[in-house]
Amino acid sequence: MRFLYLVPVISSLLVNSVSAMIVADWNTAPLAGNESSVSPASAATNITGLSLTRGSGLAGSVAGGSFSSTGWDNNTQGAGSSEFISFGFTVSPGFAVNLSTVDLGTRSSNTGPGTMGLYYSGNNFSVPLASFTQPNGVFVNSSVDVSSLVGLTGTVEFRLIEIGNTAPNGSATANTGTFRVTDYFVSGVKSTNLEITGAVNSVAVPEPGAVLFGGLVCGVLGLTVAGRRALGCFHGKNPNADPA
Ligand SMILES: [Ca+2]
Ligand SMILES: [Ca+2]
Repeated sequence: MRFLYLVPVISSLLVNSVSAMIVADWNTAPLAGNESSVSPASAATNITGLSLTRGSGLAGSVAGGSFSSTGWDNNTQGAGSSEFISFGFTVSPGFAVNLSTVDLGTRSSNTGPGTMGLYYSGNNFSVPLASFTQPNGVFVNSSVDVSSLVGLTGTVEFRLIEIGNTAPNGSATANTGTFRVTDYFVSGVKSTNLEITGAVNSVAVPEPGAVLFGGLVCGVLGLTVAGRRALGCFHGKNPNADPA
């Protein structure tokens, strides 16, 4: 009977970390293409979205329904490149984010970037999380699995940077070539805004009373190690150590 009384308590403890939601998103549908920056359309509670912007090595170009840029001619790779599209978010203190996907559309002209990489600040833009081959004038829609990025705090920035410096036509990427970022389409129909999805979780240090309560829940139930880890029973301990 004691177990039955505790079931609702367990449910309420687990509920805030289940399904993926929009962490931050940007609507490119109404854009002319050459805006200098685009404010987020929305952001999750305890998240502040960063504006969609471009690096100093790029210039805006008109291409309706997208955020479009020219100037991709430089060959500097990764973090050193000034040719990038930037977006991201800042997590409020006391919270952490587990990411799920980055959903976006991309398109290059025949002399724009032939290969693009999705980079992020957590490894200082050194290794791409994903790469996109860009054929001439074709919209590429990608839902990138970023579920390996967990426990993110502070400011998290993503950048789209050219990998190499070769255009879809096989020549060096030209200054006049364009690259567009758009909303995410499925079978030609807009599915979502350009978006980052995941879950925002509280990581606040519990009050002494809450620690005692949590200890009771963890102790009374005789949960498995995985279950106790999910409930935060190992606060302040190495979660990989044998729970004592
Ligand atoms: Ca440039
Ligand atoms: Ca380039």
